[in-house]
Amino acid sequence: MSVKILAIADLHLGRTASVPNISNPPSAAETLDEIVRFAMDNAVDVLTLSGDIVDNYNRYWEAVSPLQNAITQLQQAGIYVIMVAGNHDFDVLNEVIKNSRSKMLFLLGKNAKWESIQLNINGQDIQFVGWSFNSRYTIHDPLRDFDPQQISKNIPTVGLLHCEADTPESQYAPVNSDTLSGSGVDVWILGHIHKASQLKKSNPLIFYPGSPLAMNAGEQGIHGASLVIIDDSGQINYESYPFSAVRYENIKISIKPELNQDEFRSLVLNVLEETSPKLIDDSNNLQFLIYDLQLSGEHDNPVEIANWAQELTDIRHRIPEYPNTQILIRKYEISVNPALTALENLAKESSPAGKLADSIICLQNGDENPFINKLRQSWHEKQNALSKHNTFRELNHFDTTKADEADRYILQECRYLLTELLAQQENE
Ligand SMILES: [Mn+2]
Repeated sequence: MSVKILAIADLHLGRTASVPNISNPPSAAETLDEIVRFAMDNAVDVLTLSGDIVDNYNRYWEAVSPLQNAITQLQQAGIYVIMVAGNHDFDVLNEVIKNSRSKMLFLLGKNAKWESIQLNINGQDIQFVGWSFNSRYTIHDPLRDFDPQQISKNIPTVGLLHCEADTPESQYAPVNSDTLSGSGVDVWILGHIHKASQLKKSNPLIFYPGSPLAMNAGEQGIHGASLVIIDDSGQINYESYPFSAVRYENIKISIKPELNQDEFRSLVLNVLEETSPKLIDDSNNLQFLIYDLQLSGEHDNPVEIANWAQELTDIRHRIPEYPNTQILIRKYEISVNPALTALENLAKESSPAGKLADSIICLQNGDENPFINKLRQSWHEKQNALSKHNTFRELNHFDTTKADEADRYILQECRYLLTELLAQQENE
């Protein structure tokens, strides 16, 4: 026999994912339903929650009933629930669960005191040890108070802790992964960091399962839970189960000089349809795939690209094979440069735009003209003055000897100015 543990952290009940222009975005409460269903479908023995289960005290009423419902359902299915509090729910978690009389529910480590329990599951002894936040911040390393005597040797031990590992200056229970390693615990399931990561593969296994629901564009990639299986010889395995309803990603599209608006639209659509299937396949149950788009490359008229791009945030695309997932673009960035042929035509003009176009061509070819030479000289003078200025002297990071540094800067500014200039002419 073996013991199956479903590991979750940072659920943040009360919050919803950020999805542009959607009145009813996926919520942490819905994710909790998903977790309960998964635990029952997969005959899990224990659900562990490594803190920040509830978003904060204000969310009491949004959190209390979903959490109590989940606990009741899990108890009826014979599944233990074992949790510790984090910096967001140090004061509220106890309130939320205090009316529960379940013998299968444990909040470990109240009042920032380590606490352990021993259970017999499927005929196998197993112990859990945990520590809970008792204030918003703690600069104290909880492992300093950890007494290895409180856990029995020869019984597999699972540790639950909300903490920031290997960040000594953290205000959220800074711990050292070496200290976790030497604690005598066999698996550390950590909370606080929303991105899933493994700190140590074995002896002990130390990992952050990450948050089960990606909440904003800062939380890119796969989000979900982890399933830890401890067999009767004490062997430990774990696997990630992505089930976030939302996934945030970056995407890049490169523009070619002669593209027209129809071609631009089908290019965007093609890239979305090529990129998305793998991302959707990797995440079970995905409802929203949300991209931050970067447009690069060259175009005869970058101003047109900027106009065409405005409709990108209206995209609500579904691929026929993946009807449950809506694909959308949250925002876009344009770094499309004027194409060479366009520049060469412009460079024939004596206008300011022509002068800029000629300078861009020269800089791209490593040539020079009087205008560029003047700019280079002025750049070096100003950099020199800055580096000697009292305010900045301490920084000491200006290297005024680098010629290509100046050229790169001047090229970037020329491109920017030209694009602006052309946009103004277009509007006149
Ligand atoms: Mn936290």
